[in-house]
Amino acid sequence: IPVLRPRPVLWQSRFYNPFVVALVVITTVGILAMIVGLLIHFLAFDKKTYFYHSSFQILNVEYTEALNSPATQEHRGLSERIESMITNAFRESNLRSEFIRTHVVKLRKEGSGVIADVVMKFRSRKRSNRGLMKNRIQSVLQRLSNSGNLEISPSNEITSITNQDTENFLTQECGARPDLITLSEERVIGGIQAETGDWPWQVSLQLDYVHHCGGVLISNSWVLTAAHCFRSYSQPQQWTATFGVSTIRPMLRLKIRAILAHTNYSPITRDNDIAVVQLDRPVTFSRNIHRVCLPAATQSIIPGSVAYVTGWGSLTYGGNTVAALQQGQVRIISSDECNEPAGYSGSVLPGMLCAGLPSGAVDACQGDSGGPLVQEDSRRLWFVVGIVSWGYQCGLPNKPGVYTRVTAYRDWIRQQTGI
Ligand code: 4AZ
Repeated sequence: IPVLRPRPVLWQSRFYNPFVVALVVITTVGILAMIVGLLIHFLAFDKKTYFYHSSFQILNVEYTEALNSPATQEHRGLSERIESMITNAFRESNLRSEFIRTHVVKLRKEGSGVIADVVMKFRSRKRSNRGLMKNRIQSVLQRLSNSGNLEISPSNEITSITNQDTENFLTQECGARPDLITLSEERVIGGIQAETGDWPWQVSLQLDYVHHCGGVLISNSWVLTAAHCFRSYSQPQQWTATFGVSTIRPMLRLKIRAILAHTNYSPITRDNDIAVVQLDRPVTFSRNIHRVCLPAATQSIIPGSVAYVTGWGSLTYGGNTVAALQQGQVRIISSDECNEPAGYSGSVLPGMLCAGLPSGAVDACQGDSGGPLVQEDSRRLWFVVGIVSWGYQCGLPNKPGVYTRVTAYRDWIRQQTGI
């Protein structure tokens, strides 16, 4: 007689099947992970950036010509006061976690007073209400009108703008690098190879389509460079200027209309090694091509401060120029130190500026000539303080790069170009 085993046993053994248990555990963990992931996504990453523009009327500051150039202490001081007033207002408001950064794009004249064009960046949840956001920003700015010692007209309207608009505002002004163009929080300059748009004012001056010297864009039609680049080749027709980080695949190539080298340039002392080159037509400024700021004649260049030199020059003395733009971080060296017997023993003249590292490791070299030495100011605008001019070979200790001191030629530049 067959004995039938009761079915439940079979069912039970199946229930405790280790594969089924594993499946259930994995599914549960998977679902939990998805829930956590979605939570993180919606709480932290489901954010979008918003840009706004506003024009603030400053009632208690009288407009002067000094406010016209970002190189003056007046412009820098007033812009900083406006930027910190706005920043503080948002930091103390319920928008503190949404507010990223603000920048005064321009100061302009209105009657006898001043109008400041300002851009602001916020980050908030993707599905947050834009109209509500705008109202909240407006109400924070409204309260601004009677805080601090700047009197700001309370009637300022804010306009929602795109990141392209923000980019356009900033690339029309001088000296903005990518971090400022996007109003981003962090700024990083790493490595030695420049990336697209990193040094948007860098120019390659080419003789018969071959890179010969560096240069720097100081307006939409003028390039600042070194006089010694044109010693043997002074005909504008032989030259072209290219833009973009690659000299072999440039983003833009333009003919040269005129070359104005300093008439007192001396090949023996290398004094007055400066020239301005006029482009055949003005360039349209964009994210990747726009001008650097020129410093005021009175700007002091502080020994020990950080500067960057950029160019397509050789990586070793006697080597070949390179196709990809290189960048190097150096420090300003005082002329007294540079003129010591172990250094250049008195050859560094008042119109020159030394920059390098004690070890020598980072330096300009052949083919970098005419290119810029730049420094960043407190508002993250970049100024050309030097033009690569000369040095004893490259990268040797006590033999730093010598640059034309741009502040010493600020008036010469104005006389030649009107800038
Ligand atoms: C040059 O021959 C050159 N180390 C440029 C810069 C320096 C040396 C030489 C500075 O164009």
